[in-house]
Amino acid sequence: MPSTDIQVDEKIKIKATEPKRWKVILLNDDSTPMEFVVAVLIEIFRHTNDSARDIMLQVHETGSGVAGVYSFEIAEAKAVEATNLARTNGHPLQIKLEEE
Ligand code: TYC
Repeated sequence: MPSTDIQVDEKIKIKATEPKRWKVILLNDDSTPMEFVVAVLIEIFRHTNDSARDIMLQVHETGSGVAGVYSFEIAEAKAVEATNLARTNGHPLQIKLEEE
C-alpha cells in the first residue's frame, strides 16, 4: 500500500466551541393558578415537588424564574409544550427563552 506523507499545519487550531444553552423562563401573571405552574414544572421540566414550588414562588414574587436550561431544540420543545398545555387549560402563562 502506498504511503502518503501528510503535513499538519500546527498553526491551525480547531476551536471546539460548546453548544449554546438556553434558559426557559417562566413569567408571572395574575391568573395562572399556582398549582398549574407547579404541575408544569414537575411534568414538563422534571422538577421535584419542592423545587417546583420554589421556582413557582420565585416567579410569583419576583416576576420571573428559570424552569430549566437546555439545548435550543429541547428548550423550544418544552416551552411550546408548556404553552400549549396552558392554553388548552385556558391559562395565560407566558414563557420566554434566553441564551445563558
Ligand atoms: N401569580 C399567579 C397567581 O397568583 C401564580 C403564577 C406563578 C403565575 C408563576 C404564573 O409563571 C407563573 N395565581
